[in-house]
Amino acid sequence: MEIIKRIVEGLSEGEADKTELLTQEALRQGVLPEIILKEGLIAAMNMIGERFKQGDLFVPEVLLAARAMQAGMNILKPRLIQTGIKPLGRIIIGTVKGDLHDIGKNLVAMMLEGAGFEIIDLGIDTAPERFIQEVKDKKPQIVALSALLTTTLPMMKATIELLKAEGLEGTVKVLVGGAPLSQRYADEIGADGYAPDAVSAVAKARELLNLR
Ligand code: B1M
Repeated sequence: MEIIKRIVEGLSEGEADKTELLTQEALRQGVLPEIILKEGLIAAMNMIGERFKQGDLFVPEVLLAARAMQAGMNILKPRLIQTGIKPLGRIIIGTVKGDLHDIGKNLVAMMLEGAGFEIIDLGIDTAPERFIQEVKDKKPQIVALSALLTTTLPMMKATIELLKAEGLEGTVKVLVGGAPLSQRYADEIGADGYAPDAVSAVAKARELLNLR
């Protein structure tokens, strides 16, 4: 599809305004928001990731692409989110301490919100103590942790251990995800659920709360 190709180009060039306009144009042409997200924005970001890995792109270019991705996601958000329904449950979400990656976390938050959950987003670089304080204050049914770096994965374990130490185990389910994770790692650190992507995060959250 020509418009999807142009979105991929716009994002790859780090052009936020262009990505935003093209995303609007794709919606106007009747392309489904899920297709724009998957085949446009996410596909382009994956290409950026590959080039970053190969040393073909550097942090400033990746940041520009991330900004363009966010611009496109902001346009899609209202279309992916249902309104006027009673929340299925409250979820606190954040990227763990030391980790500044938030595109995947934002996408997961958006999909969960779209599925009818109330979302409290703590943002990036969230310390275990902050998660625990928010769990005490806001009493969510799920706390959702995102990490993109192998070096920050241990912060998930630290958060789960602090939850236990504070006697909160059993009052809230812990959902974890992020590119370097696996089901095995999630089991090892005692998480209640793991999801490899934003779509399965919704399914997993529903499963954790026994919503069918
Ligand atoms: Co960074 N970075 N980065 N980066 N970055 C990665 C993650 C990396 C894989 C690149 C690479 O080397 N190939 C690598 C990590 C290697 C590792 O540890 N395994 C890496 C590195 C090394 C770094 C720095 C250390 C680089 C440096 O400074 N030398 C540095 C660390 C900064 C820090 O966090 N302290 C760094 C910095 C950055 C930027 C700031 C430039 C930027 C982030 C901007 C932002 O997020 N606002 C950035 C980016 C953009 C990337 C890549 C290119 C793209 C990540 C992304 O947004 N993907 C990434 C390479 C890659 O992933 N291919 C890379 C798109 C997004 C939709 O996917 O985030 O995977 P993802 O989310 C998915 C799933 O993982 C899952 O669902 C999402 C949607 O389907 N998911 C969950 C995520 N959270 C979930 C939670 C859930 C469930 C599912 O439940 C709670």
